[in-house]
Amino acid sequence: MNQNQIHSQNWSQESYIKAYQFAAIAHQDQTIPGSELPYIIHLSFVSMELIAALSLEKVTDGNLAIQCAVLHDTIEDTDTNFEKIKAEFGEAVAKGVLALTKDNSLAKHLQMADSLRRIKQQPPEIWMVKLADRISNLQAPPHYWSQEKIIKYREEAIEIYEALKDASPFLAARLASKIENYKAYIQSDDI
Ligand SMILES: [Mn+2]
Repeated sequence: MNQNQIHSQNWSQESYIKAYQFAAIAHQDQTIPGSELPYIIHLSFVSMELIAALSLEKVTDGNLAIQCAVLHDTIEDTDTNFEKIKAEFGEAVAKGVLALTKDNSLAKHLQMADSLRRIKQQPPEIWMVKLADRISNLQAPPHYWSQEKIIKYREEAIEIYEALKDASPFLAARLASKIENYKAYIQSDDI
């Protein structure tokens, strides 16, 4: 046994499958912005980042991490609500997903700080989902994004990194590298 296998898996494939089937139905007919690809690809990427982290870093509740990764956009982007997730997956998962949901009643420029504040009141598993979400979202931006929006998105990623990096050295390092590489999408006289 090497140092990368010092703990056993503490999440189950069944928990993942149950959440994935729920999310696939909830996000049915949605696509990745700027593409024709089904939205659940994003959920696969986010949960893949979590699974990679969980193979190296011990967390208390692996199923909480995995299920919140798969379900993290359901309240924000689908008809699903807190009560429905609570009934299917329990209160901890529902609270995690709710913390990962932007409050649209707030002005747009206040939403990220508010969400990060609520995520920080949750267990580290939820912090990890937000890190993984932004890692996955720092791929090539949609073609219709302005330079201003791209710069703002990168600054927001730095804000997420600074707020949540302590939850996972592995995901924090992944995000730091994505933030660095994202400079390629910004015209050099803008930074
Ligand atoms: Mn997301």
